Amino acid sequence: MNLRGLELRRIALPLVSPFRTSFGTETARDVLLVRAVGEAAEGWGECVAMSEPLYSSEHVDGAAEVIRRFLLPEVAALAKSGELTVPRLEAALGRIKGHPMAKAAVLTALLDLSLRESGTSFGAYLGAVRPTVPAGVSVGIMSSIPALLDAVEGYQAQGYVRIKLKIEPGWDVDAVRAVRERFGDDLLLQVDANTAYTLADARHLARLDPFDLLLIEQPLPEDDLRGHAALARLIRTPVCLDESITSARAAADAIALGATSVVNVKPGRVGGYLEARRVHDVCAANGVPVWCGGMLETGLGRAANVALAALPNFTLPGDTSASDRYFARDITEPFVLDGGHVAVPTGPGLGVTPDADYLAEITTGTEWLAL
Ligand code: OSB
Ligand code: MG
Repeated sequence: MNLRGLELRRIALPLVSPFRTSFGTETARDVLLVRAVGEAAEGWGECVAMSEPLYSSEHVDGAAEVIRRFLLPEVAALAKSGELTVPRLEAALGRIKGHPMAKAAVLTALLDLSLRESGTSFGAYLGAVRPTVPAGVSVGIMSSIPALLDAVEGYQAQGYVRIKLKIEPGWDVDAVRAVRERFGDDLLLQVDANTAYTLADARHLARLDPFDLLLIEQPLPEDDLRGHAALARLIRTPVCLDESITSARAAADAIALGATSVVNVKPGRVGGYLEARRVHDVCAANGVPVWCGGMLETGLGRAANVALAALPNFTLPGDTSASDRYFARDITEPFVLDGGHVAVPTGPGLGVTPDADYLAEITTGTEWLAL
């Protein structure tokens, strides 16, 4: 890999509708993109950090600072000695604590560059075994139950094969009951609390048991593995961890403790696609199914997620929705829903390319980081 430098690019992309979770409301994506510029090709990495540190401790400005100040020198050192590969860079970045989303963005840009150079797709590189993946959709907290039912009806009409409802205290049992009653027992349905409860809510959360949910995602704080293990013994709904799973080792620990029986894999949360594949592998070895989470990605991040979701142990539909669920216009060729599935790109690297003119239009800042 012959790298000239990295470009940091910030874009502002409005969402088609506000997305409310237990930690806040997003109305637009403020995305940091990393463009790795080589001699003959370039690669892209999307940083999934949000504007504010409400999902995890990272945020967009902080990620940009970590990249320019601490990650770039590691990239430059390896490049200078002619030893720059993605696995070596991943190991070198290990000495910097935390900041998995910043690391993932840089590693993904370089992986995309090297795969484009060798003509290999992300799917082929990661070990994809399916040409398409089933798509679920994550439905935010709404202003009323009728508004929620309208939203779910719309997504179901488009063909989404699984619905995930965001929940929080005051928006849980009634919302789930209303959706179950309206759409029937066959609807694949799950909920995501984004850490909004405590173990003291176990009796309340057990009231979700009659609704046959696929899983409840991250009910308790991210560092409360013992609480999740205790909760899992008190409710029938399978517990699935998102925020808590920060590495393959964290996944192994959570499984060993009985804190999770399904795992949401988000590459940004674990520091990139190599570690995401290790999470997949350790879950597979333990008989724990996984699914691919999402962070409201543009087509660039989505392309890599969809490739990852095609690995064998991704046996549940992911939050890998079509582009139009998020944006009126995506920055790449859009991902579309076809029979409830999205296609895994087959071209070199991510297999999608941002539209340069549109990208320029929505860019709020660029910064060139020479090696
Ligand atoms: O917890 O899964 C989550 C979006 C932003 C931050 C956290 C989460 C989400 C989602 C949306 O649920 C998933 C998607 O990209 O469709
Ligand atoms: Mg989640």
